[in-house]
Amino acid sequence: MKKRLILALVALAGVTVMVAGCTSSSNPSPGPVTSTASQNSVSIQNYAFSPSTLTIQKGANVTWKNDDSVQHTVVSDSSAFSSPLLSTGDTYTYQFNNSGSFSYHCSIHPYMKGTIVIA
Ligand SMILES: [Cu+2]
Repeated sequence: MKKRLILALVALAGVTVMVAGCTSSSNPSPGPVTSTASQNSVSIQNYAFSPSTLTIQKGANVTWKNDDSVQHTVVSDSSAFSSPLLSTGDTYTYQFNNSGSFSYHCSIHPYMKGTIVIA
């Protein structure tokens, strides 16, 4: 009688190990891959923002890159965001978590204007 109980316990333990092993190996991915916000980029060249108007989804990032030979900045007209001085090749990224339309300019060349529209 006692021997049977032990055998049953051993069998049970074996099954438990198998199930545990199976469970841990069946789901190797660490969950859904949170894709980074779509690449929304604005190029600064020839004293202008290109595209001058960019429409993005709420919560997305926008990255400005200075492709010009002189320094520029990206400053929101409403002071929502403000980049440091961007030299050639520098980038500035801002995440838009609020709906609306954000017009911005270059603080060095105020005639440089652009708009980010959050859909
Ligand atoms: Cu500028």
